[in-house]
Amino acid sequence: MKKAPQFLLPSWRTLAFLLPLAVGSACQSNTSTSESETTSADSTTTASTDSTGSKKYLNKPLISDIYTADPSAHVFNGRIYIYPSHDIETNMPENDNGDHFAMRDYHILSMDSIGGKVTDHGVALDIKDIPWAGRQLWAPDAAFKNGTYYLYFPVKDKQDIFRIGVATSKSPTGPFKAQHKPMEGSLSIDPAVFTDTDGKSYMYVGGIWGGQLQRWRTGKYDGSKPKEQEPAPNEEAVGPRVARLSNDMLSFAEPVKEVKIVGKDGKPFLAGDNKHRFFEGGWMHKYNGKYYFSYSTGDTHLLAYATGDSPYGPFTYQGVIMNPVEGWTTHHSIVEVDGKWYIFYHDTELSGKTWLRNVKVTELKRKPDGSIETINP
Ligand code: FUB
Repeated sequence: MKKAPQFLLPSWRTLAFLLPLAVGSACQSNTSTSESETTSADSTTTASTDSTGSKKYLNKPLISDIYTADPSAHVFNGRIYIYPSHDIETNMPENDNGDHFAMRDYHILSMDSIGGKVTDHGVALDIKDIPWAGRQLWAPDAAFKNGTYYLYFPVKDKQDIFRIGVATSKSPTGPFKAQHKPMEGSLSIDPAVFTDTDGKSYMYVGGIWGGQLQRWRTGKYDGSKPKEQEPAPNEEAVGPRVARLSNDMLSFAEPVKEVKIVGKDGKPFLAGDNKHRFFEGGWMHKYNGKYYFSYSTGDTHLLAYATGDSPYGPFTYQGVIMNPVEGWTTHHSIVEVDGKWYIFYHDTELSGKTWLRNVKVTELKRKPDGSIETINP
C-alpha cells in the first residue's frame, strides 16, 4: 500500500473520472450518497457533498476516540469482535512505501449487535512485545480454534521485510502473546484467515507496492530494485498467496501458492488492468457453497470480488462491492451476523488524513443469484 507514484498519475486521473460512469449503473439499494470523487492533487478520494456543500457518508465511524482501520470482523460466541489496525500520527513522511502507516499496537473492539455500543478493549498486542519486529504493524486478522484465539499480524522484521506473525490468547480481546519468530514461509501483508465448513483453515496474504509482494516474484525476497520487480502493464498481475494452516494454527501446512484471479474470459488479469487486478486486503467468505474472494484494487480504490469452487481458486471476477471511500486505502471484511451479511470497512471521515482512518460497517446485500450489490460509501 502506498501513494501512487508520479508515472501512474495520468492514467489514474483519467480512470477516476471514468469510474463513476463504469460502475454507476450497478444496482444500489443502500445508496444515500453518490460516488466518491478523486482529487487531482494527491489521488486520494473524497466524499461526495450535498447541496449545502457538506460531505455525505453512508455510515458513521464506529468509534471516534482512537483512529482505526483495516477491520477484520468475526463472531465468536455470539459477540462481534473487530480486529483493526490502530492508526496513529507519527509525523513520518508520506511516501510510496507507506512509511506514514507506522502503527505500533492493536486495540480490539467488540459489540453485541450491529448498531450496538462499541467497546474498545485497550492494547491487545504492542510492537515492543514482538521480539523479531522492526516497524509498522499493519492489517491483522484473527481466528478461534481448540479453545485458543489467534491474532495474525503483518509487521516488518528488523531487515525491513514484511512477515506474518501470530500471537495467542485465551480471550478474544487479548492480551495476546506473540510467537518468538514470524511464521515460516510467510511474506507480505494483510493476512486473512478463513475456516471452511470442513474445519480446515487457510490464510490469504499479500499486497503489492508498499506491501512488497512484487519483490517475491522469483520465489525469494529481492528488495534490490523494487520498482523494476513490478510486472510490466502487459504482463500477468501478481496474485495473492494462500496456504492451508496446520492444525495448531501456528504455521503453514504447505508452501504458499499464488491465487489466480481471472476475468469472465478465463484469462488472468494483466498488471496494467488496475481496475480489476489484486492490490491488497484480501478476504474470503463462503456463501451457498461458493467461495467469494474479495480484495482492494489499490490505486483505483475499489473493493472487488471474484468467486470460485475451491478455497485455492481460481476465482472469476464478478464485480465491485464498494466504490471508493474517502482516503487512499480501502480495506474490508465480510461477516454473517444473525442471518444477515455485513461489510466492515474504513474511510477518513474523522481526520481527512489518509493515515488516520476510522472503521465503519454497513449491510451487504445480494441479488437472488448470489451476486453482491455495489455500495456507495
Ligand atoms: O493499514 C496499512 C495498510 O493500508 C494495510 O495493510 C492495507 O490493506 C491498507 O489498508
